[in-house]
Amino acid sequence: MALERTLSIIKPDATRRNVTGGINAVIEKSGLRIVAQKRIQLTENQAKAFYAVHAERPFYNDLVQFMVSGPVVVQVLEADNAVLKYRDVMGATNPANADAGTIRAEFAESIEANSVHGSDSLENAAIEIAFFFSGCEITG
Ligand code: IDP
Ligand code: MG
Repeated sequence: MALERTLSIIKPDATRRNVTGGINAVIEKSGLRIVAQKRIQLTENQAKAFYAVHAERPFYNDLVQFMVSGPVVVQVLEADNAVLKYRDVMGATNPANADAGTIRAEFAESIEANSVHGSDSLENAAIEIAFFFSGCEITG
């Protein structure tokens, strides 16, 4: 297994409820290391660009408005097999379908306000990490 990095976002529903520490505890307990982290307010253009892959989906505009409705915490997570590992730790997109013990089962409010984002492939992880972080902002 290869050491990988993936991009995580703790979404505005979670920062609003002050549960970023609880989510980080689940992340760290799973063995993923938080090797970069910052709390930021996304602009509408940044949110649109980040989710451009979903531009044709019916929920796109609502998703963009949700993502700018409050601060987010963007993170780089590192572990063996980090991309798939974090998808497992996050749980299903719709929290109603998320396995017990996953972040979304424990913290998400709805299919939209589902507390966390995680990259869906190693290729997208590299693109998404570069969207938010420069090399010197990421440590081991
Ligand atoms: P993922 O976050 O599990 O990878 P995606 O299909 O990539 O799920 O969707 C991106 C984000 O768009 C989701 O995390 C969620 O916030 C939102 N979203 C996905 N499907 C729906 C929907 O059917 N209604 C409203 N929002 C949705
Ligand atoms: Mg996705």
